[in-house]
Amino acid sequence: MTTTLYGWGRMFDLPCPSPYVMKADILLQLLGVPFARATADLDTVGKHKAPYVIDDGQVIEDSTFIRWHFEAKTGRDLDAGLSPEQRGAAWAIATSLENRLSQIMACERWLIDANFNKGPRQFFMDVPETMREAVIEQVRGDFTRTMQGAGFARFTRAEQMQLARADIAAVAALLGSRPFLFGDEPTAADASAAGVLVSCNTRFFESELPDLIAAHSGLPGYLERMNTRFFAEDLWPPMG
Ligand SMILES: N[C@@H](CCC(=O)N[C@@H](CS)C(=O)NCC(=O)O)C(=O)O
Repeated sequence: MTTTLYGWGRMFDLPCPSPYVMKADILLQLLGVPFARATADLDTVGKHKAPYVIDDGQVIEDSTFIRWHFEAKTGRDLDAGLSPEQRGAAWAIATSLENRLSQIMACERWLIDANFNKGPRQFFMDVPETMREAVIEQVRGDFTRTMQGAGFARFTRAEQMQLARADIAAVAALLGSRPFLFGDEPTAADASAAGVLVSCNTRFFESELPDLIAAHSGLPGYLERMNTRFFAEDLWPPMG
């Protein structure tokens, strides 16, 4: 009986470079599931994305499906105790952060040359040197086209930050002065929020995002609380 979460370990002054891997890690910890962590091999799974889990031989892809799989398996509801209105707010804030703020954060890392060179370029260091630049050009080009297709890369950087400011203000307003989004204990939405906001909050990159977070008095303490609770030590195998 083994459960392994596949993702990536510490990079960019972060517990891991992916907000969704952080989210899945927090969800499994919240559910009390004993699990191991291992470096992802995207070529081995159908959706070619991390996080994924192999649970007794069964592959579960996508952080939300990982949540549902283990909620069903453990018989636990991570939003137990929330009212229907809070459940709606929890889903809305999680999906907005995962599907918009996270994409803006990714544009900061992948589309700004200086950030790309010190950041995502490091993902390709295992590619043989003779083909490395071609692979990087291909993957970065694919990312750019995807972001243009989805519309994010059509915004100016100033417009992206305007949208990010509103997303961050929304989560700060929802948090208020509570320790976690819906009270004294974290729920599933905290896993999503922390995954995305911690990813935005690194000073490793040149970005306005950490300043937008710092503008809200409750957020830095919240992220510190989530970090201390879920990523106090380096839990992932070192990268590279
Ligand atoms: N909806 C997915 C998103 C996962 C995702 O986008 N993972 C990225 C890393 S942050 C990935 O694996 N990207 C590799 C690729 O697209 O080739 C989830 O919640 O798990």
